[in-house]
Amino acid sequence: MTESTHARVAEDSAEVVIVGAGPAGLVLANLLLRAGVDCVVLERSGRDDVENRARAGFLAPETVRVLQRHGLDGGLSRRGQQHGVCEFRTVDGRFRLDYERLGKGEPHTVYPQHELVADLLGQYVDAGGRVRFDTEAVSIDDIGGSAPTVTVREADGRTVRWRGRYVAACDGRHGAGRRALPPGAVRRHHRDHGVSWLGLLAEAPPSIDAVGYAVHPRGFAGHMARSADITRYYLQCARGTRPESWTDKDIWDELDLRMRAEEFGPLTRGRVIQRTVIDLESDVLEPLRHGALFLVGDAAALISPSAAKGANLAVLEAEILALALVADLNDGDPEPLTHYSARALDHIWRAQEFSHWMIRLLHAATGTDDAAFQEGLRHSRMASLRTSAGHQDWFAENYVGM
Ligand code: RFL
Repeated sequence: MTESTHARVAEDSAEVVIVGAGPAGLVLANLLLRAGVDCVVLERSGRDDVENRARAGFLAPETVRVLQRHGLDGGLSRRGQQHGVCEFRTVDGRFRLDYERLGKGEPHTVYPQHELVADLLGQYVDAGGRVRFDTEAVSIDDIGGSAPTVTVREADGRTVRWRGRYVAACDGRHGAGRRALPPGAVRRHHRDHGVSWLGLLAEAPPSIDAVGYAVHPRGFAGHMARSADITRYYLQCARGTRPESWTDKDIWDELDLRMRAEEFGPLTRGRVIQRTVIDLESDVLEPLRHGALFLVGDAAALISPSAAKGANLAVLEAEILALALVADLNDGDPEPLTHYSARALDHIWRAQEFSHWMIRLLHAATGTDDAAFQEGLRHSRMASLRTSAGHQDWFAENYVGM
């Protein structure tokens, strides 16, 4: 780099530089700020966008406890709804699991992710936290040393180099954190489940007082409440489907069919306000620390939305990392940081295992030589879930557990 280039790059610093203002980055930022650790959040999008990105909605009890422990549960305590029943619809009829009352079951709290993000952001900013919107991390360097840097491009095109003691990559699977890993430093375990979903948000009240999972010869369909007048639906679709190729009428007709509305009651229709195609993929990076760089949330592991674990893992990992960073920076105890990766990975693999089990329960095996055999196993798995109290207890524990 020439001297004149150096002259144009502004420098700034924070002890912990956090990239990404999703649930992971914002829980981490709030916890660090409260402990008096100097930090900054660098976010590619604008505040409006961050606060309105509808995604997850089911918070596990452990996630709620983490947020309660740190006084970050104001909004969800006031507006979140308790939810403890799911309903499976299959060719053999339907059955309900009152998972809140089974085994070690507890209820979920239904609270839209973007509202949680808005709450976390509000609390952080009100407490004096530093955040830069419209600021994209383009590279993270010197992670092997004690002064890593994050180079960002701001909205006006200005380049700024942030220097910190640590960098937390909370910027998802396509972020700068993953790109900064030197080749060979981290293993990536990846699985493409070969299944795609059309993820939908409808301006319509929930149609069932339960999470609905429909297994149908034409493919999976799902129903999840979000609020009194917004419902998330999923429709399994062919790989490569263009979301706009489905009209609202196509969507509702197909949902009616797969959810067996004729047999079990009509779905309440409304305008479809979001359509996204999601290829069900999972990956885990191992380890989650490389020198001064830590991977958190979707940057650490991508989990398919089949069991609603992604946002929950992000919150849990952020708490583990925050406590470890505070121990290091405030108390001079680096030990907990050395355990961050292993502790987070324990949770991640547990969640991956259950998510994978759900994917195999909800979708027919395709493209394999033994598809008919797999289908027999799937049928038997569903029958066991319908009839075995032990299996139902196991399901309840894993469905809400983190
Ligand atoms: P996020 O929320 O993606 O936030 C990352 C942030 O980083 C920013 N960013 C950058 N900023 C600066 N520089 C860069 N180079 C950057 N690159 C990216 C982004 O703008 C963004 O603001 O990651 P985080 O914090 O790790 O949180 C993960 C969760 O968002 C995710 O796992 C869940 O949404 C997954 N998920 C669900 N999880 C659940 O626990 N329960 C659910 O019910 C649930 N439903 C879902 C979901 C994900 C879905 N999609 C989008 C696949 C439903 C859907 C449709």
